[in-house]
Amino acid sequence: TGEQAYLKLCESILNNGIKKEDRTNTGTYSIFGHQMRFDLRDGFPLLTTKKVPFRLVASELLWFIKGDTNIRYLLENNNNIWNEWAFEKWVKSEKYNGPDMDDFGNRSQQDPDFNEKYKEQMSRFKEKILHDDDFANEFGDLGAVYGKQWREWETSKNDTIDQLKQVIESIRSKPDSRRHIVSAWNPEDIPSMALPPCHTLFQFYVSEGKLSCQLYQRSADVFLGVPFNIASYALLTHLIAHETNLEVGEFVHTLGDAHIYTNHVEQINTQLARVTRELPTLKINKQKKSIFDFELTDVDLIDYNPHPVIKAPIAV
Ligand code: DHF
Ligand code: TMP
Repeated sequence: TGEQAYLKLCESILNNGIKKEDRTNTGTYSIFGHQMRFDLRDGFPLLTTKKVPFRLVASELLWFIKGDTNIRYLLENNNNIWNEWAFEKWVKSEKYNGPDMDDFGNRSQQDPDFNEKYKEQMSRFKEKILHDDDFANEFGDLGAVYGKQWREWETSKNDTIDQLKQVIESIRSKPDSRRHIVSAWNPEDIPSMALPPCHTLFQFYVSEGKLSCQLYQRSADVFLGVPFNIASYALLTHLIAHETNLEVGEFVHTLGDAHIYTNHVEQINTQLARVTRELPTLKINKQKKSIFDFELTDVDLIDYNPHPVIKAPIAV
């Protein structure tokens, strides 16, 4: 099954990964080039060997689909997964005059006194994003990240391309096409982004009435990011299959630099010692047709009985 493929990836990185330094100064074990397949008819591929918060996966995906790039929507939905990257822009700006937050990601893990100061600044930051419109517009925005590229790719003719709408239209009108592609990798916009897109490009494929999706992910944090990425693209495939009256096929996940951060090794070993369980089932509100009308309450997961959460620090 797909989850076994994930666990095999973890084992293979621990066994064959090369020790490699990285941008965040955390250190990783890394391999280059790997592919996993998830048959979406086996059940919804949310890992069962640790609890993955589906609500956070779903609200992040709906945020991309809306074309939103501002973390305010995520915070309104109690989703904190992108906070660090907006916060980083804020503390590096001229307008920030609180205590020094340089390298807050590493220092908050190493220095308890600093961590207290960091938590206080972060909670103030979140309050301002939620309640101060001007501040949110300036510092809640992550730049031209996924939502912007999916829905409003800017062209040299000063108009925009709605890649997501176009791909749904092309799946409907020319299912056999080999051009059902959405790219988040826009070289001109990379400098404006808080983080260059990790899930870079995806393609759909239709055969025998089934919709499959393949993602190219250039960089993969196998413990924290990948479980979200699998579930997110599985959900996207379900939503688009629903809109185009297709069944779901496979999710094919292709990874570039697939790494385990050195401070996640213990967690991965805990997870590898667990036995996989039955996959949950996705329920979506069939009354809604267009993916652009979906809200958080229109998707639900049933029979998800995972092993407990395994906590790990995220590399900033
Ligand atoms: N940076 C790094 N180093 N790795 C990432 O996976 C990553 N992902 C980003 C942005 N930057 C990143 C966006 N996606 C979590 C999961 C996905 C994600 C960001 C964060 C995460 O921390 N997951 C925790 C639970 C978080 C919570 O409950 O708030 C987990 O245990 O899965
Ligand atoms: P990088 O830009 O230096 O590659 O760092 C990005 C890190 O975030 C890297 O560890 C991969 C991870 N990541 C994911 O695995 N999935 C995601 O969806 C995102 C946004 C990041």
